Amino acid sequence: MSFDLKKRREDFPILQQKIYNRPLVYFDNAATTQRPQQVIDALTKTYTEYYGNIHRAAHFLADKATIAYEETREKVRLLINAETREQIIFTKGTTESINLAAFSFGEAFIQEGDEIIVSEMEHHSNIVPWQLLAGRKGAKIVMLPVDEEGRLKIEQLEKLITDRTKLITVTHVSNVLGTINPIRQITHLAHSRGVRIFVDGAQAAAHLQIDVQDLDVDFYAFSAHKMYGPNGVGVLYGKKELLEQMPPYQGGGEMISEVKFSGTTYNELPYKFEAGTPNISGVIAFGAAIDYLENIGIEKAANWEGELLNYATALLIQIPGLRIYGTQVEKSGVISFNVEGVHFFDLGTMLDKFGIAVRTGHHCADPLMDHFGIQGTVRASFAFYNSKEEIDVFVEALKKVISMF
Ligand code: C6P
Repeated sequence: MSFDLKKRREDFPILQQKIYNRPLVYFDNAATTQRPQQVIDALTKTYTEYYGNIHRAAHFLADKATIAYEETREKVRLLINAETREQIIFTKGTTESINLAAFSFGEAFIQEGDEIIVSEMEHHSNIVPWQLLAGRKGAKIVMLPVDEEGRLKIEQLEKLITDRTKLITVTHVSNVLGTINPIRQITHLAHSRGVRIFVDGAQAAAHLQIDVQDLDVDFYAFSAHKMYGPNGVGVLYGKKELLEQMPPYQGGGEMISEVKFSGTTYNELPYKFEAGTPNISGVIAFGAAIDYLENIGIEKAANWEGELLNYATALLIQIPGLRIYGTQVEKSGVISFNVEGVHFFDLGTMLDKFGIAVRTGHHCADPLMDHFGIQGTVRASFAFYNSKEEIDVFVEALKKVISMF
């Protein structure tokens, strides 16, 4: 690999510790990544040097905080190659971004009898807000199924689109299977039929170079905490002509132009969708996380994560009775598996005693669990700071745990 793994690991103070007297092996990066010192420092610096409420006051601290906050917006714009800064809306995470879009797009464009296509591999965050919308409007949710390899059955999409289809919503990368979906292909098909597309980028933004113009998506959502940034910060990107037609999601300070009891007018984009005091320090520190990630190089990081994925997969498939869910070639650094005769929860709990952090359960993807006829899995998910040595430790510990049952 062309970046210095040892040096990179040193950037992350939390990775230096021991858990139950063993070096921490952190393989729960799809749930949330850890933060480098640079991001922690940016957070501290904001609070110690220039914290004030943004866009409101005339004083020095508020001005400096506003400039830093807006600088992050520009960094996000450049990161995903959005056309304008007005299209970058800060939220508290992917979940809020999806809820915002589902509510406001729904208010503007969804009528009774309309249809929304949702893939079977979605996280609950990208199912429930659309169900709520469907319930409010009398619209219908249509499911796009996955196959046994964990691949979307794109060939069925053409038939699923009807005259009533208004939107397709799909994850860029599955948080369970690791599957990378062919977004450009889906977008092309959707747009050729006059259908809009929403993409949940929660598991993609730290691992793929996102270009919203090239992908031609109508909406794209992601969370800073899965990108080595602070929690409580997310982004919604949207096409300007859509955002302009969509009503506000929440009312409050900042999102208004003028408030009268006779009627209120709303602020321009992106502020129309940013009601109330946002996570000021979090957004500023997210800027530092973007700098950090770009300094490493998303592609370089992804290449290393791909090596880790292949290395771990090759070792895991040798374990008798172990089944991996999600075997598509186009895959990000996520491995979900079960071992015959051992409950996933027992595996996770025992691995923890070896200092190994994995996630167990349904991963907020019940429909996908139903598809495979399971209750849950063990999930190991990698970041660029993980090593092959850690995978060796994980596989050896897993073998020991299995032998105990
Ligand atoms: N998945 C996981 O362990 P928030 O919580 O709003 O930052 O992200 C929600 C979300 C939306 N879509 C996908 C594909 C996701 O993976 C997640 C979060 C974590 O898989 C926590 S459940």
